[in-house]
Amino acid sequence: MRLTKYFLPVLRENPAEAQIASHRLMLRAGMIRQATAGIYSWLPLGFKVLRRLEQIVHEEQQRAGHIPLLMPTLQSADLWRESGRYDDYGAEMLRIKDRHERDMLYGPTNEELITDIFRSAVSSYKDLPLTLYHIQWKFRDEMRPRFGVMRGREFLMKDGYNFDLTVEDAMHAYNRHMVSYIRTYERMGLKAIPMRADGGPIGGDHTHEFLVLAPTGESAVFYDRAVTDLTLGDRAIDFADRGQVSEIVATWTAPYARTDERHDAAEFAKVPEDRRVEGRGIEVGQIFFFGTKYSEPMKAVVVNEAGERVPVQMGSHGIGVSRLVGALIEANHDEKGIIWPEGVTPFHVGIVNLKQGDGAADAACEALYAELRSAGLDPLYDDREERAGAKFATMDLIGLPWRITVGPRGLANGRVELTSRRTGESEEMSPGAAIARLSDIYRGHLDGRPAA
Ligand code: 5CA
Repeated sequence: MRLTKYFLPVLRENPAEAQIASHRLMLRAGMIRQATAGIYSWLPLGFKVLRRLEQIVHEEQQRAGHIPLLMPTLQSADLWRESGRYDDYGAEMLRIKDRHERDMLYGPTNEELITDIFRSAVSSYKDLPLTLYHIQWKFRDEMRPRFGVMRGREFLMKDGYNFDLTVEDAMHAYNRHMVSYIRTYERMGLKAIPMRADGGPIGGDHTHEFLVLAPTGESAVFYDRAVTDLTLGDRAIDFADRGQVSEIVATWTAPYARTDERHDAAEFAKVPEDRRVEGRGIEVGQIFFFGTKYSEPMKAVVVNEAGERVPVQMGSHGIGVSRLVGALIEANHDEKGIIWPEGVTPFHVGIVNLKQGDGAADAACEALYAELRSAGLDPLYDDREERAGAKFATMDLIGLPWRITVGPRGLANGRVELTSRRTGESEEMSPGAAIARLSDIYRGHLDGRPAA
């Protein structure tokens, strides 16, 4: 992409309404624009990051054996009357009447709708286990939408639902989700810690939230510092292997880590004092096991091996995809702007032409641009007639992890400059060496990404 052809409405001033860094930077970098309270348009740069996160979520869900589908945003109230949640959900649910005076709602979550799909098609244990998921917009009429996309009213969620014959099978589904979520967040360059939490309106006692530690987080959390040292890395995981999956879960859930609703001072006191941390976190996901809470009232039953009709064991599992964009920025920024981790960056590298209009500089930038693209990378070329300082400020604000600076002086020696956004360190090298270095850096982050 060339910047003169793109739509990147950056703001010079700090928007007054933004209280935290991610909200401020998303507005300033031209990623989002508020449509109305808690509802945002995703401008091209923000949309690119959102799509990239969706892609990672899809890849990791399918790696775990879960199957994508797409359910609508609008649902009929009748299904929610069957589960009893139409009345229970309260003011957070946006209720709508259609022209025939039928009660509709904008889905805040999809347990009822997916259970209805399941019961209409599955009646035998032979079709289990089954986990279906989608990535779809949700609406919750939050009392206090704030912090931009972090607590929106309309937000994008990945929600998955497992259907199993036995509690043990459903616990394996729960564990599979926990491991796949840890891997998903790691691929995004985030550390999210599973913590024992509260079931809330989804239900069930067996639930973990995933929290990104950040002082601006809305949740108070208590944890053993040891949990922050754990990483999954890219070791091979066989998601069908119950032993391997439950062993990973055991490792990650052994250290004390709970949100304030589940905090137990006596248990916490057993953690060595120098490892006890009270902090704050951003909830970027939650997994639930709730057994037959929906299958029983909605009669989602299967015939088991003995020929008996039994309600299926279920759980649901959510990732806050749009909230993650904010969480990523909270965890990765400095006073100049965003610093995207390589796994999620909207463009891989920015090209800054120090002297637009100079024949040699323009030709070198065009060649670099074309070669980066043929190497499978996605560059953003700042080809504006602007001062170098303004170009650097824009690149720093939008946070591409790497910048190649091209100017007549360096070119005279066959050199360009490669700069890391995170460290600020620069190195001079030939354009070919810069391309080779970037290809190396992004190897492993490119799976599934369409070639530029
Ligand atoms: N049905 C279950 C799991 S599929 C469910 O709805 N879980 S949830 O309520 O925990 O939501 C899943 C994730 O969506 C949360 O962990 C959070 O990251 C995100 N989320 C929830 N509310 C909001 C909101 N108002 N704005 C942005 N993201 C939100």
